[in-house]
Amino acid sequence: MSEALQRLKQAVIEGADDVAAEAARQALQEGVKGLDIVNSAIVPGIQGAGQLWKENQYFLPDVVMAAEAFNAAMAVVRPALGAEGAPKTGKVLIGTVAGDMHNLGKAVVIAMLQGAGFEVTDLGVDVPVKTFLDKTAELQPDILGAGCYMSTTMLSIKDILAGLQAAGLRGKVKFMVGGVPTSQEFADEVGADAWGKDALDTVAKALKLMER
Ligand code: B12
Repeated sequence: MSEALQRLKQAVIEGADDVAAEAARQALQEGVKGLDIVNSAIVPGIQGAGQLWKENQYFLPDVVMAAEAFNAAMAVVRPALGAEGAPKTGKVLIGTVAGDMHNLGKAVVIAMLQGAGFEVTDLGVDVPVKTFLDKTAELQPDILGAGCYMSTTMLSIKDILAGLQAAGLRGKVKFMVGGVPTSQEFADEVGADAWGKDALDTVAKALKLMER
């Protein structure tokens, strides 16, 4: 791994946002592709912080700082993920489920979907089931995505799907789910149309759903 990428990963772990942004800029200047910067340094950086937290070497504020450095680096790399002028592929509505404030994974997914030409509306974090339903009715997206990052917030996914069914919207929108505690088995169990393992997988599956 190049010096810039190593420095970037370490800066995210340590929550040094200025260093993270500068190292991301350097990596781009050296010709490293945006997606490679995300996958080889930015995401491993936040995972490294998460690991230190798990080992009780980090406290929550340390992880918050790592998240800020993650965002600073993503802000630099994001334009390099987007294919300027790509033909519009479809409309995606996405949000993090109620009770859940995690949004870094969703941010990567959104950047990659936009890069693939999707028009994405982000509902943010801690989104009530009713908002998912109301916005689906209003915006009529091709795909509705729900991110869920804690085992305690997974039940919301079932509520969203039941709500879509009750509102007569289930047949009109494809539903994708993703986030740490989710899996293909979970997606099958709740009746989602697809599960996104990571951002690349999400884009590939979203494109497939658009073919149907
Ligand atoms: C960073 C982090 C935080 C940050 C979040 C900052 C932010 N703005 O998002 C902060 C410090 C704020 C935080 C807070 C908390 N956290 Co936290 N956090 C993490 C950590 C370390 C990393 C998550 C992350 O960003 N990963 C990096 C991204 C890129 O990966 P990702 O989320 O998996 O996303 C990828 C895929 O899942 C997929 N994807 C993501 N979203 C979507 C959406 C769709 C639709 C699709 C298709 C695909 C998809 O593509 C992404 C890109 O490849 C994880 C540990 C871990 N290993 O995951 C814990 C973790 C998720 N947190 C946890 C906990 C417990 C909490 C707190 C409750 C802690 C507390 N005591 O307050 C609070 C939650 C508050 C709340 N109500 O939400 C637990 C959850 C455990 C559980 N119950 O399941 C974890 C697993 C840590 C642990 N091992 O205990 N956290």
